[in-house]
Amino acid sequence: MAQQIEDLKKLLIPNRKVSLVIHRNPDGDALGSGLALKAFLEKKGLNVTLISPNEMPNYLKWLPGVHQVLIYEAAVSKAQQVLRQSELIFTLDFNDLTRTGQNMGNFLKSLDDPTFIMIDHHLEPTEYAKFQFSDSHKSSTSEMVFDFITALGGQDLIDKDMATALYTGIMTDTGSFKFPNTTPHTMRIAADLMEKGIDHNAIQIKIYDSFSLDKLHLLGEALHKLVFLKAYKTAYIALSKADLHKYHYQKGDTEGFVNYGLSLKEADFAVLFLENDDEGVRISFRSKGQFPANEFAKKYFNGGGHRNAAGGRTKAGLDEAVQLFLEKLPEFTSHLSHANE
Ligand SMILES: [Mn+2]
Repeated sequence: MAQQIEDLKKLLIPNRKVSLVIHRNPDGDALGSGLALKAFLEKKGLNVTLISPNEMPNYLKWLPGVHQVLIYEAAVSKAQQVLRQSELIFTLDFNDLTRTGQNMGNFLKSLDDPTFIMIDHHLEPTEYAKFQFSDSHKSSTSEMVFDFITALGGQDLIDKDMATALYTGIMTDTGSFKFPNTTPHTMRIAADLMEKGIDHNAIQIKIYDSFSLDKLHLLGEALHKLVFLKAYKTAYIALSKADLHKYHYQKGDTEGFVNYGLSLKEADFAVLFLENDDEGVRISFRSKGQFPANEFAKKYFNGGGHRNAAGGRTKAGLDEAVQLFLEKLPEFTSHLSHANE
């Protein structure tokens, strides 16, 4: 770590062209870490572009600096040109280039000898980065970017906007500091960010108390459709294209829905199936305790993540995806808790 920082310091020099890449369907942590790192590197005099593979959800569009994000999907040739000219490419909040999507992932892999710098907190990183900062015990990439900036001696350069971005990332990835990934270190960073003058209550309200009526009605529909499989301590919700259409679905509207299943006292495992126009079915997995949500996601739904929070996808139809899930669920009974029996 220390040696990597020393080596990197020599590369982070004024006027150098640098790109920061975040994962497809960016969340608060991806965007928060990206915006803060961009601002820091710019203060160091570098020429920085933050690239998102696709459009960000509306609930994050208030973040300071968000309108400077280059959307790869909307400007492919420009984004490719920027990436080709970049001497360094930071990849934030993911650890496998395919997480940027098929097309962008292939393009990144095709670049001639790029210097990738990974900052990420997911398990099982793939080998593509010359500099790899990977730690699955960290709450969030935003926490790691705070530590990264600090290690480079730049903590004083963190201003209110950067602190707002980092706090948003940590807050969303920890479920407002309640998930098991929240550590004393996480809380100390949150305190440091508060001292930069952020309005933490306003951030909370912008993220969690800014729903549209359509979103609340869609949530009502989702909760009504929730199925609880007592024998497997598993709750699942499947939302079809028609359900989403009925409530004028906007990107990000189903954020957090999967957690309602897990709020059932007896539930160890909660799953949300979302039939999406362009990507088949997207699946979110959440679990309590030892239940390995990431193994389920990896084994059957082309995904992965953390033990208690994972994601996956399939090109199959919605009914097929649910069928596969129901068929494979019995394989995981040994991981269920016995606390409530
Ligand atoms: Mn994250």
